Amino acid sequence: MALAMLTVLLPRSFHQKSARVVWTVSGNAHVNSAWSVFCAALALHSLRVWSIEWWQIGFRGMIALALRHLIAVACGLPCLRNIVQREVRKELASVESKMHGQGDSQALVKLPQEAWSCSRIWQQIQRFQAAEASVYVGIAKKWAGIYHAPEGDLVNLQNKVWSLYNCSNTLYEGVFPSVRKFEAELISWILHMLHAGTSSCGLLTSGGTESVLLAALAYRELGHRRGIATPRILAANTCHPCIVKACHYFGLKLTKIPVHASSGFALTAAAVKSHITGDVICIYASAPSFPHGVIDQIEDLGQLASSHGIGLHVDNCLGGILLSFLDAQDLPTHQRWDFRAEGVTSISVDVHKYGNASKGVSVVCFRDPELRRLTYVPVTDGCEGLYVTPTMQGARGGAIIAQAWATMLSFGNHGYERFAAEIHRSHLRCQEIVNSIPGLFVLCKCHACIVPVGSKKYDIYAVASVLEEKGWNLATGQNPPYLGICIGERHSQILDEFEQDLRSAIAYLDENPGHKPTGAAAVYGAMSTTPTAILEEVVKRYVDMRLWVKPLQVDTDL
Ligand SMILES: *Cc1c(COP(=O)(O)O)cnc(C)c1O
Ligand SMILES: *[C@@H]1O[C@H](CO)[C@@H](O)[C@H](O)[C@H]1NC(C)=O
Ligand SMILES: *[C@H]1O[C@H](CO)[C@@H](O)[C@H](O)[C@H]1NC(C)=O
Repeated sequence: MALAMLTVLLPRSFHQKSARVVWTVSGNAHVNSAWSVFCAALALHSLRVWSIEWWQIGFRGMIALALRHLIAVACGLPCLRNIVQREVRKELASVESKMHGQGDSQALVKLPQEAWSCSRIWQQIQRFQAAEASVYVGIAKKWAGIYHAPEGDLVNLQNKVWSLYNCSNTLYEGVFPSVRKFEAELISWILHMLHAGTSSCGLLTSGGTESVLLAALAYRELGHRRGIATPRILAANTCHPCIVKACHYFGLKLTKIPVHASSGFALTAAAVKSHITGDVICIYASAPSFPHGVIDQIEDLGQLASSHGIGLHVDNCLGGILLSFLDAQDLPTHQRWDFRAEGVTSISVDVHKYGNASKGVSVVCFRDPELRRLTYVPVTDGCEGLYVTPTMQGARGGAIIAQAWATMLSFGNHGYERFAAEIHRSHLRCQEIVNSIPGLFVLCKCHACIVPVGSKKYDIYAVASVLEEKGWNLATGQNPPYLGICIGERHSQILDEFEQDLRSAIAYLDENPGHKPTGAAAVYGAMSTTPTAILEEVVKRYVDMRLWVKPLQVDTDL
């Protein structure tokens, strides 16, 4: 503005002179040279982008990427498309029949015109839930991501709190001041647990995914402020898929660095160092990782990050609360991973895993309040006046927050210490069981909650599949193939039965060495040999299938 005024005030002779300069610059020769300078700059820029990409994934990575694109293009060709579709349908046929069978005889495709009576609704709900009830009671073989035992006084309290707050809305903190207080206090408790300094802060979110999304958003904004058009995050290939989602949503680049058995499947500073290019804004590490229960070497990574002036996010979603209270008892032998480690700039902690709260509560913590502020989106030009919410969500129910607050209070620090010690005992016992079975071994030194089982002798997916037939549902994964056991609070009571079933599964495989995996384990087994383009198609169709209301006896295919 001031500049514009200044030019207006300048004498006319100046304007004439500058007009002449512009005129001569835009003369032919000059246009050409300006154009070539522009082209050269553009070429240099793309060269830089390409060389960074090349540097990040290496020669073999480039070849693999090119091959993947080629296969994807080939799969789209009319002649191949039908074959691909057939393969995809074949892969999904058993999943579909398991999910939908012939169809649902009670499917409600449209909302009924007339209201149902409350007693009828309640009856129906009870009938549907009865089929799932075994998850909650007795010997639960289903590791359905339930980390606590949903029974007793705590659950009664949780239910009461829930119904009390069923109508609350965090948008109106003036109307529901108690919910605002609960939210702020929950964040403060988690910050203390992580040994954060007094200026540190956090956000209460709907889950680990949202926590990681918000952290990624903060780093993207930081990157933009530093003039990086497409900032990059470096992570181990053991990272949780939510960071892939975050990078996709927010237009960030992600480099996955493979972890190796030689480093105990932990991400090390040595592995990360060579990947730090000018566009890297943050390192993403896990404490512990979901596949292996391994804590990355976070003190080393923190030093590396701070020496390069970039961020370090610690994904403590899985081990949240559990790990802090294990540390407090000097049980484990790993590097520090919370705010005591220099260079850690943010941490995500799920309260709805080992915190025993119902699903829908997580906290993302920032060492520096400026980082948190980068996630805020204040809207000041709307017709509704000023609008801002702390997270990605707009209206939120307060019930889940009040319930998490009550749950954490019902434990207190000592309660969580005892809880962590019990999980730790089950974790050690489970490892003993696995190592006592010839042919099976624990893949690496797992620091907390997960026991990854590998085998040189057996197809581990076949082991998982036989266990699946016995009613256990276990996680499986690849690179290298493993079967993962996630230890929850109730597992102290079911480990004996697990041992029996594991031994008999192995005995069965000894007698039937050719046994082919079926069910979910088979799908995982097939992954390593199926092209990515087909896998992606299968996974997308799977989501479609999940969201499908299939009434009984329809012939149309999905
Ligand atoms: C569960 C988990 C997440 C994501 O949390 P959600 O609550 O499922 O959204 C992220 N990272 C790790 C390591 C996890 O185990
Ligand atoms: C839901 O909340 C409202 C408002 O607090 C309350 O009147 C009602 O009793 C609650 N419902 C239940 C089931 O408790
Ligand atoms: C969580 O763990 C405690 C202690 O092991 C257990 O008694 C309790 O039932 C669990 N929590 C919930 C929500 O039930």
